Amino acid sequence: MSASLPNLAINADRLWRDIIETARFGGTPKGGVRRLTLSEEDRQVRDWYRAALEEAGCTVTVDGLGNMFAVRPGRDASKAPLGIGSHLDTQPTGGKFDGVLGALAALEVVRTLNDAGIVTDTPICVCNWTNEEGSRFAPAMLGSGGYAGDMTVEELLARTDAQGVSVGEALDAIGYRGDEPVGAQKLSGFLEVHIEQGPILEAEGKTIGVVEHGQGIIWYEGRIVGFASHAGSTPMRLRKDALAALSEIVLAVEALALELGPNAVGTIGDVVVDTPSRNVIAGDLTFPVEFRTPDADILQKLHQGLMAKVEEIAARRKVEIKLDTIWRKEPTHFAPAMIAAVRGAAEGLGLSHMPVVSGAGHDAFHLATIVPTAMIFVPCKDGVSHNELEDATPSDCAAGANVLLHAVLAVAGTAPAS
Ligand code: HGY
Ligand code: MN
Ligand code: MN
Repeated sequence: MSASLPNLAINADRLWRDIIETARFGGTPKGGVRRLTLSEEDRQVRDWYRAALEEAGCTVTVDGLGNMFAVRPGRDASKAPLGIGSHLDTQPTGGKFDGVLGALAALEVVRTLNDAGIVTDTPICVCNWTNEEGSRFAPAMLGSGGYAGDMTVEELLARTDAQGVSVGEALDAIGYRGDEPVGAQKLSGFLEVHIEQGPILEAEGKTIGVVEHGQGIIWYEGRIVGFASHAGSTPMRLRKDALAALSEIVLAVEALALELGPNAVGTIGDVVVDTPSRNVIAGDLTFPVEFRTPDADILQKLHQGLMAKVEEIAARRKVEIKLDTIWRKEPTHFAPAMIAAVRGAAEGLGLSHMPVVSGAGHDAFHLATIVPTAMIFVPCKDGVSHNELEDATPSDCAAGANVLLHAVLAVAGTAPAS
Protein backbone atom coordinates (compact mmCIF):
# COMPACT_ATOMS: atom_id res chain seq x y z
CA MET A 1 0.00 0.00 0.00
CA SER A 2 1.48 3.35 -0.92
CA ALA A 3 1.71 5.38 2.25
CA SER A 4 1.00 8.60 0.39
CA LEU A 5 -2.13 7.34 -1.37
CA PRO A 6 -3.86 4.99 1.06
CA ASN A 7 -7.36 5.61 -0.20
CA LEU A 8 -6.67 5.39 -3.91
CA ALA A 9 -8.93 2.76 -5.47
CA ILE A 10 -9.78 1.58 -8.95
CA ASN A 11 -13.23 2.15 -10.41
CA ALA A 12 -14.82 -1.25 -9.78
CA ASP A 13 -17.90 -0.56 -11.92
CA ARG A 14 -15.76 0.48 -14.88
CA LEU A 15 -13.64 -2.69 -14.55
CA TRP A 16 -16.70 -4.93 -14.36
CA ARG A 17 -18.27 -3.13 -17.34
CA ASP A 18 -15.13 -3.87 -19.37
CA ILE A 19 -15.17 -7.54 -18.34
CA ILE A 20 -18.75 -7.89 -19.55
CA GLU A 21 -18.15 -5.79 -22.67
CA THR A 22 -15.06 -7.72 -23.84
CA ALA A 23 -16.79 -11.06 -23.19
CA ARG A 24 -18.92 -10.36 -26.26
CA PHE A 25 -15.87 -10.84 -28.53
CA GLY A 26 -16.31 -14.59 -29.02
CA GLY A 27 -19.15 -14.88 -26.51
CA THR A 28 -20.88 -18.29 -26.57
CA PRO A 29 -24.55 -19.16 -25.99
CA LYS A 30 -23.60 -20.86 -22.70
CA GLY A 31 -22.06 -17.64 -21.36
CA GLY A 32 -18.47 -18.55 -22.03
CA VAL A 33 -15.95 -17.11 -24.49
CA ARG A 34 -14.36 -18.74 -27.55
CA ARG A 35 -11.62 -16.31 -28.60
CA LEU A 36 -8.83 -18.43 -30.04
CA THR A 37 -5.54 -16.67 -30.47
CA LEU A 38 -5.14 -14.67 -33.71
CA SER A 39 -8.74 -15.36 -34.71
CA GLU A 40 -11.18 -12.70 -35.93
CA GLU A 41 -12.54 -12.50 -32.37
CA ASP A 42 -9.01 -11.96 -31.05
CA ARG A 43 -8.52 -9.17 -33.59
CA GLN A 44 -11.72 -7.50 -32.41
CA VAL A 45 -10.73 -7.54 -28.75
CA ARG A 46 -7.19 -6.43 -29.58
CA ASP A 47 -8.58 -3.45 -31.53
CA TRP A 48 -10.85 -2.63 -28.59
CA TYR A 49 -7.93 -2.89 -26.17
CA ARG A 50 -5.63 -0.74 -28.31
CA ALA A 51 -8.29 1.99 -28.63
CA ALA A 52 -8.93 1.98 -24.86
CA LEU A 53 -5.21 2.20 -24.07
CA GLU A 54 -4.63 4.99 -26.56
CA GLU A 55 -7.62 6.85 -25.15
CA ALA A 56 -5.96 6.48 -21.74
CA GLY A 57 -2.89 8.25 -23.07
CA CYS A 58 -0.63 5.26 -23.75
CA THR A 59 1.56 4.75 -26.81
CA VAL A 60 0.80 1.31 -28.24
CA THR A 61 3.32 -0.78 -30.19
CA VAL A 62 3.15 -4.38 -31.48
CA ASP A 63 6.12 -6.73 -31.87
CA GLY A 64 6.84 -9.47 -34.41
CA LEU A 65 4.87 -12.06 -32.42
CA GLY A 66 1.84 -9.79 -31.99
CA ASN A 67 2.64 -8.96 -28.36
CA MET A 68 1.06 -5.57 -27.58
CA PHE A 69 2.80 -2.95 -25.40
CA ALA A 70 1.20 0.28 -24.20
CA VAL A 71 3.58 2.63 -22.42
CA ARG A 72 2.33 5.24 -19.96
CA PRO A 73 5.11 7.80 -19.46
CA GLY A 74 6.74 8.12 -16.04
CA ARG A 75 8.76 10.88 -14.42
CA ASP A 76 12.05 9.16 -15.27
CA ALA A 77 11.96 8.23 -18.96
CA SER A 78 15.40 6.64 -18.64
CA LYS A 79 13.93 3.79 -16.56
CA ALA A 80 12.56 0.69 -18.31
CA PRO A 81 8.81 0.53 -17.69
CA LEU A 82 7.19 -1.74 -15.12
CA GLY A 83 5.10 -4.25 -17.07
CA ILE A 84 1.52 -5.10 -16.07
CA GLY A 85 -1.03 -7.16 -18.03
CA SER A 86 -1.82 -10.68 -19.16
CA HIS A 87 -3.48 -12.22 -22.27
CA LEU A 88 -6.71 -11.74 -24.27
CA ASP A 89 -6.96 -15.14 -25.97
CA THR A 90 -9.09 -17.95 -24.52
CA GLN A 91 -9.56 -21.69 -24.69
CA PRO A 92 -12.17 -22.99 -27.17
CA THR A 93 -14.65 -23.33 -24.30
CA GLY A 94 -13.14 -20.59 -22.17
CA GLY A 95 -14.63 -18.17 -19.71
CA LYS A 96 -14.92 -14.42 -19.16
CA PHE A 97 -11.97 -14.05 -16.78
CA ASP A 98 -8.95 -16.22 -17.67
CA GLY A 99 -6.36 -13.74 -18.98
CA VAL A 100 -8.68 -10.87 -19.75
CA LEU A 101 -9.08 -9.99 -16.06
CA GLY A 102 -5.36 -9.26 -15.86
CA ALA A 103 -5.39 -7.29 -19.10
CA LEU A 104 -8.38 -5.19 -17.98
CA ALA A 105 -7.04 -4.72 -14.44
CA ALA A 106 -3.89 -3.24 -15.99
CA LEU A 107 -5.98 -0.88 -18.16
CA GLU A 108 -8.00 0.09 -15.06
CA VAL A 109 -4.82 0.88 -13.12
CA VAL A 110 -3.75 3.28 -15.90
CA ARG A 111 -7.18 4.93 -15.95
CA THR A 112 -7.15 5.29 -12.15
CA LEU A 113 -3.70 6.89 -12.19
CA ASN A 114 -4.95 9.26 -14.89
CA ASP A 115 -8.07 10.17 -12.90
CA ALA A 116 -5.91 10.87 -9.83
CA GLY A 117 -3.36 12.88 -11.81
CA ILE A 118 -0.57 10.60 -10.66
CA VAL A 119 2.70 10.21 -12.56
CA THR A 120 4.78 7.27 -11.41
CA ASP A 121 8.56 7.62 -11.32
CA THR A 122 9.04 4.51 -13.45
CA PRO A 123 6.96 4.36 -16.62
CA ILE A 124 4.24 1.69 -16.83
CA CYS A 125 3.83 -0.69 -19.78
CA VAL A 126 0.54 -2.55 -20.24
CA CYS A 127 1.13 -5.87 -22.04
CA ASN A 128 -1.07 -8.31 -23.98
CA TRP A 129 0.88 -11.51 -24.72
CA THR A 130 0.05 -13.56 -27.81
CA ASN A 131 -1.22 -17.16 -27.58
CA GLU A 132 -0.99 -17.65 -23.85
CA GLU A 133 -3.47 -20.53 -23.99
CA GLY A 134 -1.52 -22.78 -26.35
CA SER A 135 -4.77 -24.32 -27.60
CA ARG A 136 -4.58 -23.29 -31.29
CA PHE A 137 -0.77 -23.18 -31.44
CA ALA A 138 1.67 -25.01 -29.17
CA PRO A 139 3.42 -24.19 -26.94
CA ALA A 140 1.36 -22.16 -24.49
CA MET A 141 2.67 -18.76 -23.43
CA LEU A 142 4.12 -18.48 -26.95
CA GLY A 143 4.34 -14.67 -27.16
CA SER A 144 5.87 -14.17 -23.73
CA GLY A 145 8.16 -17.15 -24.37
CA GLY A 146 9.50 -15.53 -27.53
CA TYR A 147 9.89 -12.23 -25.69
CA ALA A 148 11.86 -13.93 -22.90
CA GLY A 149 14.01 -15.89 -25.38
CA ASP A 150 12.63 -19.30 -24.35
CA MET A 151 12.30 -20.23 -28.04
CA THR A 152 13.40 -18.37 -31.20
CA VAL A 153 10.94 -16.05 -32.97
CA GLU A 154 11.47 -17.99 -36.21
CA GLU A 155 10.56 -21.30 -34.50
CA LEU A 156 7.45 -19.76 -33.00
CA LEU A 157 6.29 -18.03 -36.20
CA ALA A 158 6.53 -21.41 -37.95
CA ARG A 159 4.33 -23.28 -35.47
CA THR A 160 1.12 -24.42 -37.18
CA ASP A 161 -2.44 -25.12 -36.04
CA ALA A 162 -4.51 -28.22 -36.86
CA GLN A 163 -5.38 -26.71 -40.26
CA GLY A 164 -1.70 -26.09 -41.11
CA VAL A 165 -1.92 -22.31 -40.68
CA SER A 166 1.30 -20.89 -39.19
CA VAL A 167 1.53 -18.31 -36.40
CA GLY A 168 3.06 -15.89 -38.92
CA GLU A 169 0.19 -16.36 -41.37
CA ALA A 170 -2.38 -15.96 -38.62
CA LEU A 171 -0.71 -12.76 -37.40
CA ASP A 172 -0.79 -11.38 -40.95
CA ALA A 173 -4.43 -12.42 -41.37
CA ILE A 174 -5.52 -10.17 -38.49
CA GLY A 175 -2.93 -7.45 -39.10
CA TYR A 176 -1.05 -7.96 -35.83
CA ARG A 177 2.42 -8.93 -36.99
CA GLY A 178 4.09 -5.80 -35.67
CA ASP A 179 7.33 -4.38 -36.98
CA GLU A 180 8.84 -3.92 -33.52
CA PRO A 181 11.58 -6.52 -32.97
CA VAL A 182 10.61 -9.05 -30.29
CA GLY A 183 12.31 -8.04 -27.05
CA ALA A 184 12.85 -4.42 -28.14
CA GLN A 185 10.38 -3.15 -25.53
CA LYS A 186 12.40 -3.39 -22.33
CA LEU A 187 10.69 -3.95 -18.97
CA SER A 188 12.05 -3.51 -15.43
CA GLY A 189 9.58 -5.90 -13.84
CA PHE A 190 6.20 -7.54 -14.37
CA LEU A 191 3.03 -7.96 -12.32
CA GLU A 192 0.04 -10.06 -13.43
CA VAL A 193 -3.45 -10.40 -11.98
CA HIS A 194 -5.22 -13.67 -12.76
CA ILE A 195 -8.04 -15.84 -11.45
CA GLU A 196 -6.60 -18.77 -9.48
CA GLN A 197 -8.19 -21.40 -11.75
CA GLY A 198 -8.22 -23.70 -8.74
CA PRO A 199 -10.23 -24.18 -5.51
CA ILE A 200 -7.79 -23.11 -2.78
CA LEU A 201 -8.60 -19.42 -2.21
CA GLU A 202 -12.33 -20.10 -2.18
CA ALA A 203 -11.91 -23.09 0.15
CA GLU A 204 -9.71 -21.07 2.51
CA GLY A 205 -11.96 -18.01 2.33
CA LYS A 206 -9.15 -15.75 1.11
CA THR A 207 -9.54 -12.89 -1.36
CA ILE A 208 -5.97 -12.60 -2.59
CA GLY A 209 -3.42 -15.26 -3.55
CA VAL A 210 0.18 -14.04 -3.25
CA VAL A 211 1.77 -16.30 -5.85
CA GLU A 212 5.28 -17.43 -4.87
CA HIS A 213 5.93 -20.27 -7.30
CA GLY A 214 4.70 -21.70 -10.57
CA GLN A 215 4.67 -25.34 -11.64
CA GLY A 216 7.22 -26.74 -14.04
CA ILE A 217 5.60 -27.92 -17.30
CA ILE A 218 6.56 -30.38 -20.04
CA TRP A 219 4.56 -30.65 -23.27
CA TYR A 220 5.01 -33.59 -25.68
CA GLU A 221 3.69 -34.36 -29.15
CA GLY A 222 3.27 -38.07 -29.86
CA ARG A 223 2.48 -40.35 -32.79
CA ILE A 224 1.65 -44.06 -32.75
CA VAL A 225 1.86 -46.09 -35.94
CA GLY A 226 0.38 -49.62 -35.81
CA PHE A 227 -1.52 -51.27 -38.64
CA ALA A 228 -5.04 -50.49 -39.81
CA SER A 229 -6.99 -53.67 -40.51
CA HIS A 230 -10.46 -55.19 -40.40
CA ALA A 231 -12.09 -55.08 -36.95
CA GLY A 232 -13.94 -58.30 -37.60
CA SER A 233 -11.41 -60.59 -39.19
CA THR A 234 -8.15 -59.63 -37.46
CA PRO A 235 -7.43 -61.92 -34.49
CA MET A 236 -6.63 -60.04 -31.25
CA ARG A 237 -3.11 -61.54 -31.04
CA LEU A 238 -2.18 -60.27 -34.52
CA ARG A 239 -3.31 -56.66 -34.04
CA LYS A 240 -1.14 -53.55 -33.99
CA ASP A 241 -3.80 -51.36 -32.45
CA ALA A 242 -2.60 -47.74 -32.06
CA LEU A 243 -5.61 -46.72 -29.98
CA ALA A 244 -5.16 -49.63 -27.53
CA ALA A 245 -1.50 -48.63 -27.19
CA LEU A 246 -2.51 -45.03 -26.53
CA SER A 247 -4.96 -46.18 -23.89
CA GLU A 248 -2.08 -47.77 -22.00
CA ILE A 249 -0.12 -44.51 -22.28
CA VAL A 250 -3.09 -42.51 -20.93
CA LEU A 251 -3.24 -44.77 -17.88
CA ALA A 252 0.55 -44.65 -17.50
CA VAL A 253 0.50 -40.82 -17.44
CA GLU A 254 -2.20 -40.93 -14.78
CA ALA A 255 -0.35 -43.58 -12.75
CA LEU A 256 2.96 -41.66 -12.86
CA ALA A 257 1.30 -38.46 -11.65
CA LEU A 258 -0.46 -40.29 -8.82
CA GLU A 259 2.68 -42.22 -7.87
CA LEU A 260 4.92 -39.13 -7.87
CA GLY A 261 2.25 -36.86 -6.39
CA PRO A 262 0.58 -35.28 -4.51
CA ASN A 263 1.99 -32.25 -6.33
CA ALA A 264 2.15 -33.73 -9.80
CA VAL A 265 -0.43 -33.76 -12.57
CA GLY A 266 -0.48 -35.44 -15.96
CA THR A 267 -2.96 -35.06 -18.81
CA ILE A 268 -3.67 -36.28 -22.32
CA GLY A 269 -6.35 -33.90 -23.54
CA ASP A 270 -6.65 -34.83 -27.19
CA VAL A 271 -6.20 -37.59 -29.78
CA VAL A 272 -6.50 -37.49 -33.56
CA VAL A 273 -6.97 -40.85 -35.27
CA ASP A 274 -5.95 -40.78 -38.91
CA THR A 275 -8.99 -41.89 -41.01
CA PRO A 276 -11.04 -43.08 -38.05
CA SER A 277 -13.68 -45.77 -38.57
CA ARG A 278 -15.60 -47.85 -36.07
CA ASN A 279 -14.78 -51.13 -37.83
CA VAL A 280 -11.13 -50.46 -38.65
CA ILE A 281 -8.38 -51.04 -36.09
CA ALA A 282 -6.68 -47.65 -35.59
CA GLY A 283 -3.35 -47.75 -37.37
CA ASP A 284 -2.08 -44.17 -37.04
CA LEU A 285 -2.80 -41.43 -34.49
CA THR A 286 -1.31 -38.35 -32.87
CA PHE A 287 -1.71 -37.13 -29.28
CA PRO A 288 -0.31 -34.56 -26.81
CA VAL A 289 0.89 -35.22 -23.27
CA GLU A 290 1.61 -32.76 -20.48
CA PHE A 291 3.08 -33.07 -16.99
CA ARG A 292 3.24 -30.36 -14.31
CA THR A 293 4.76 -30.17 -10.84
CA PRO A 294 6.37 -27.47 -8.69
CA ASP A 295 9.32 -29.86 -8.01
CA ALA A 296 12.13 -29.95 -10.60
CA ASP A 297 13.30 -33.45 -9.55
CA ILE A 298 9.79 -34.88 -9.81
CA LEU A 299 9.38 -33.25 -13.23
CA GLN A 300 12.44 -35.17 -14.41
CA LYS A 301 11.16 -38.42 -12.85
CA LEU A 302 7.81 -38.01 -14.61
CA HIS A 303 9.66 -37.55 -17.88
CA GLN A 304 11.91 -40.55 -17.39
CA GLY A 305 9.01 -42.75 -16.25
CA LEU A 306 6.99 -41.88 -19.33
CA MET A 307 9.89 -42.56 -21.72
CA ALA A 308 10.49 -45.98 -20.15
CA LYS A 309 6.80 -46.92 -20.24
CA VAL A 310 6.40 -45.83 -23.87
CA GLU A 311 9.39 -47.93 -24.90
CA GLU A 312 7.94 -51.01 -23.15
CA ILE A 313 4.46 -50.55 -24.69
CA ALA A 314 5.91 -50.10 -28.19
CA ALA A 315 8.00 -53.27 -27.93
CA ARG A 316 5.22 -55.42 -26.45
CA ARG A 317 2.56 -54.23 -28.88
CA LYS A 318 4.89 -54.07 -31.90
CA VAL A 319 3.83 -50.52 -32.74
CA GLU A 320 6.01 -47.49 -33.46
CA ILE A 321 5.68 -44.71 -30.86
CA LYS A 322 7.35 -41.33 -31.40
CA LEU A 323 7.15 -38.92 -28.45
CA ASP A 324 8.86 -35.53 -28.81
CA THR A 325 9.34 -32.97 -26.04
CA ILE A 326 8.18 -29.74 -27.69
CA TRP A 327 8.34 -27.53 -24.62
CA ARG A 328 9.85 -27.74 -21.14
CA LYS A 329 9.62 -24.99 -18.52
CA GLU A 330 11.31 -25.59 -15.19
CA PRO A 331 9.39 -24.52 -12.04
CA THR A 332 9.09 -20.75 -11.58
CA HIS A 333 10.24 -18.86 -8.49
CA PHE A 334 8.91 -15.30 -8.34
CA ALA A 335 11.00 -12.38 -7.06
CA PRO A 336 10.90 -11.84 -3.27
CA ALA A 337 10.73 -8.04 -3.63
CA MET A 338 7.76 -8.26 -6.01
CA ILE A 339 6.05 -10.85 -3.81
CA ALA A 340 6.54 -8.47 -0.88
CA ALA A 341 4.99 -5.61 -2.89
CA VAL A 342 1.94 -7.76 -3.61
CA ARG A 343 1.65 -8.94 -0.01
CA GLY A 344 2.14 -5.39 1.29
CA ALA A 345 -0.57 -4.06 -1.01
CA ALA A 346 -3.03 -6.75 0.14
CA GLU A 347 -2.23 -6.07 3.79
CA GLY A 348 -2.52 -2.30 3.32
CA LEU A 349 -5.94 -2.79 1.76
CA GLY A 350 -7.00 -5.05 4.61
CA LEU A 351 -7.65 -7.94 2.22
CA SER A 352 -7.41 -11.54 3.40
CA HIS A 353 -4.54 -13.24 1.57
CA MET A 354 -2.35 -16.33 1.52
CA PRO A 355 0.73 -17.61 -0.34
CA VAL A 356 -0.11 -19.92 -3.24
CA VAL A 357 1.62 -21.98 -5.93
CA SER A 358 0.19 -21.55 -9.42
CA GLY A 359 -1.09 -24.78 -10.95
CA ALA A 360 -1.82 -23.10 -14.27
CA GLY A 361 0.89 -21.70 -16.52
CA HIS A 362 1.07 -17.95 -17.06
CA ASP A 363 3.02 -15.40 -19.10
CA ALA A 364 4.52 -14.26 -15.81
CA PHE A 365 6.41 -17.58 -15.72
CA HIS A 366 8.47 -16.48 -18.72
CA LEU A 367 8.81 -12.87 -17.55
CA ALA A 368 10.16 -14.19 -14.23
CA THR A 369 13.19 -15.59 -16.09
CA ILE A 370 14.27 -12.11 -17.21
CA VAL A 371 12.84 -9.48 -14.83
CA PRO A 372 11.55 -9.37 -11.22
CA THR A 373 8.01 -10.72 -11.43
CA ALA A 374 5.06 -11.72 -9.24
CA MET A 375 1.38 -12.59 -9.60
CA ILE A 376 -1.84 -11.72 -7.83
CA PHE A 377 -4.60 -14.35 -7.73
CA VAL A 378 -8.29 -13.87 -7.00
CA PRO A 379 -10.80 -16.69 -6.45
CA CYS A 380 -12.99 -18.13 -9.19
CA LYS A 381 -16.24 -19.95 -8.47
CA ASP A 382 -15.67 -23.57 -7.45
CA GLY A 383 -12.11 -23.20 -8.82
CA VAL A 384 -13.49 -23.86 -12.31
CA SER A 385 -11.66 -22.52 -15.37
CA HIS A 386 -11.07 -23.55 -19.00
CA ASN A 387 -14.81 -24.07 -18.93
CA GLU A 388 -17.75 -21.87 -19.95
CA LEU A 389 -18.94 -21.98 -16.34
CA GLU A 390 -15.88 -19.96 -15.24
CA ASP A 391 -17.08 -17.21 -12.90
CA ALA A 392 -15.76 -14.62 -10.43
CA THR A 393 -17.31 -11.81 -8.40
CA PRO A 394 -17.08 -8.08 -9.14
CA SER A 395 -15.64 -7.47 -5.66
CA ASP A 396 -12.91 -10.08 -6.01
CA CYS A 397 -11.98 -8.74 -9.46
CA ALA A 398 -11.83 -5.22 -8.02
CA ALA A 399 -9.75 -6.45 -5.07
CA GLY A 400 -7.21 -7.97 -7.45
CA ALA A 401 -7.01 -4.75 -9.46
CA ASN A 402 -6.60 -2.67 -6.29
CA VAL A 403 -3.74 -4.89 -5.13
CA LEU A 404 -2.18 -4.42 -8.57
CA LEU A 405 -2.66 -0.63 -8.28
CA HIS A 406 -0.92 -0.40 -4.91
CA ALA A 407 1.80 -2.87 -5.84
CA VAL A 408 2.48 -0.71 -8.92
CA LEU A 409 2.63 2.42 -6.76
CA ALA A 410 5.03 0.68 -4.38
CA VAL A 411 7.31 -0.62 -7.15
CA ALA A 412 7.11 2.22 -9.69
CA GLY A 413 7.28 5.00 -7.11
CA THR A 414 4.91 7.90 -7.21
CA ALA A 415 4.18 11.49 -6.42
CA PRO A 416 1.10 13.52 -7.39
CA ALA A 417 1.63 15.32 -10.72
CA SER A 418 3.38 18.61 -10.11
O1 HGY B 1 -2.05 -24.26 -19.76
C1 HGY B 1 -2.11 -23.35 -18.95
O2 HGY B 1 -1.84 -23.53 -17.78
C2 HGY B 1 -2.54 -21.97 -19.37
O3 HGY B 1 -3.93 -21.85 -19.18
N1 HGY B 1 -2.20 -21.71 -20.74
MN1 MN C 1 -4.56 -17.50 -18.39
MN1 MN D 1 -5.89 -20.48 -19.58
